[in-house]
Amino acid sequence: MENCIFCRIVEKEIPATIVYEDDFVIAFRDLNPQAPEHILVIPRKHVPRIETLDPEDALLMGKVIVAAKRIAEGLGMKHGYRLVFNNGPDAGQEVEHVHLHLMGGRKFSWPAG
Ligand code: DGP
Repeated sequence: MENCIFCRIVEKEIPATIVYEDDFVIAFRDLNPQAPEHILVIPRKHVPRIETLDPEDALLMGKVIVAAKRIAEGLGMKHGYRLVFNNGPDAGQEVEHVHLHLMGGRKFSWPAG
């Protein structure tokens, strides 16, 4: 998708600190980290929001979550981490390409703000 910043990261048209990639998923450090470790895990395929996922994207999104697990292990997040999908304006979604926030290295409160 031409105007999508995350698609441009997928295409390596703009730089990002990539920590993981495979045929389906790419993960890179968030530009505006909210924790000592803050990674965005995204499908290479452009999907704007959770509600625009197709049923056949279920396996793809499973790969996103499993990639997050592997990255968390690699970064030594032994005491836990937070996984977040901000979806839509009320949730503060800024980038319309589905992304999973993986955050660790500090304690998180609940409920989230
Ligand atoms: P959200 O609010 O859930 O849509 O989160 C979008 C996140 O994306 C936000 O934490 C900042 C990050 N972000 C936005 N633009 C860029 C970029 O060009 N590069 C990187 N690495 N992160 C970005």
